[in-house]
Amino acid sequence: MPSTTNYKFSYFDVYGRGEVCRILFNLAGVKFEDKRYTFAEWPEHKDAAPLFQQLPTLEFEEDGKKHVLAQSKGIEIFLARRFGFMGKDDIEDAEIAQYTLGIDDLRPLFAPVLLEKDEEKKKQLLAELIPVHMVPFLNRYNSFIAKNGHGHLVGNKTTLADLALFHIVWVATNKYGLPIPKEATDLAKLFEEVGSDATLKAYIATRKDTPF
Ligand SMILES: N[C@@H](CCC(=O)N[C@@H](CS)C(=O)NCC(=O)O)C(=O)O
Repeated sequence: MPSTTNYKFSYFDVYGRGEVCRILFNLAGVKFEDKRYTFAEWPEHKDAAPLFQQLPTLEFEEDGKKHVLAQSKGIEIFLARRFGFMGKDDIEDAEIAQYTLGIDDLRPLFAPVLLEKDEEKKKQLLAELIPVHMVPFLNRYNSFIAKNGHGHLVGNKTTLADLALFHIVWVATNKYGLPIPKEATDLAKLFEEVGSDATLKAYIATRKDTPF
């Protein structure tokens, strides 16, 4: 990996589908341009945006060749491979992708909450969705960690899967006040261990806070 690569990561000015990429850059200590569009200005840029006309995208040049990547999970896997957060073999890599994509499946379920403008309705929607989707999700991921037996989702070190899980749990606990279920002890331990990494801690303490 050339150490001089200039990366431009484009997303909206929220955590959303962009934050795990920002976490990966920060954990690796790799500088990148953190381009953030406002929702208001996006429509005038959308048609000219590469590939899927959606965000996030990652642009960089290496060996005289320009590269543009899209699709958040594809970009995350690319960065994780470069920065040492993928598995030791193709099976672990597939498991990391499986868990990371499983976390992403929560997004459409919670989209109505993010789109709801009325604060009371928002609370009501959230109260309905948490027991149906979020608590079973957290318990399921807890069982994956327990089954692996090494305090991680995959293998015996922190991977992209753990970072993606950490981030979603951080949002659930910090933004929605949802506690980790008492019985999800392995997940609570992973959350604490990943979150105690000094570099990640420093990044979280200084990053721009956004509503979701
Ligand atoms: N599957 C894509 C979905 C990308 C996506 O839906 N991006 C949204 C923001 S999270 C977007 O660009 N919305 C604006 C638009 O579609 O014009 C991914 O994971 O990157």
